[in-house]
Amino acid sequence: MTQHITPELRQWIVSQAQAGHSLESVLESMKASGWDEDVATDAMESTLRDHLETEAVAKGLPPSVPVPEPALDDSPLYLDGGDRRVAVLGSMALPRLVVLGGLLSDEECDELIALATPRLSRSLTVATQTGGEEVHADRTSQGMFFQRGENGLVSKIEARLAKLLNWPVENGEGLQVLQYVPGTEYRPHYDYFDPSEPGTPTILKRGGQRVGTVVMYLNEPEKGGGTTFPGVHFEVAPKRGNAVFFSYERPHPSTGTLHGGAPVIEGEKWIATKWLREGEFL
Ligand code: PD2
Ligand code: ZN
Repeated sequence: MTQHITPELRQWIVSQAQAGHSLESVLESMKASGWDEDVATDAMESTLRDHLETEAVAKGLPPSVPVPEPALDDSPLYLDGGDRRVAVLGSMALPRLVVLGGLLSDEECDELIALATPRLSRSLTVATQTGGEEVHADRTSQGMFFQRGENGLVSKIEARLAKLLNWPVENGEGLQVLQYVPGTEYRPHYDYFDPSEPGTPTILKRGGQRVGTVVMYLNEPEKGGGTTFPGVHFEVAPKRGNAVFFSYERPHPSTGTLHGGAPVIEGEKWIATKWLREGEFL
């Protein structure tokens, strides 16, 4: 027998949550009145998600969109990256963030650095007024972009990320490699494009908003150079082969994804960044 989720049931779920009852206790009440556990869980999740989205949009926030997401439902220790097993080292709900272990092999890290070295130049940031690019004091690294699928190594890493994050290769910007020397940093920022900036509509023509970022560490500085999330006082250590993935379902600070590259104090820091768009990046 199928159980039907009525508008009255949805309203009851919302009112229970608003009254401060835990999700566990609401689930227990539903089971006690004969609801199947899976149906009740789905009903609660979809009802509360829809409710929060309605409230957010009513407050003037941009609507949420689907985002990349690894399959972490049963809390696996490892994820299938297709050609490589990748460890899950930690996961946070807000900001939505996952720390990955062994995403890249040492050889892949070395190879990316070697291929990027002769092509480095001062990193640019998006010029928010025009949608072009400019040198900015907030971003003092040196960097370069590979074309998507430019060589075998880049294709292999892109396919791995697509499999891990359940997001099409075509929605990725080209892989970027960055080098930071002592004193250089990337001051805290959001990776999405600010909808209120005049240059943003032009930027969005190439695949829509950014919805996710993967920062992959290619070497280990002696000191400094972590990826910081100042809003939650969290810092990811730049350990070779590891990565931090985070996503943002709307271009808004409510995602908690303010993040920066802390100044390198000693040694060099090399990373590869992959930015993921809503649609196909052309
Ligand atoms: O280098 C980093 O850790 C870092 C920090 C913030 C990279 C990025 N943002 C980025 O590439 O978006
Ligand atoms: Zn960033």
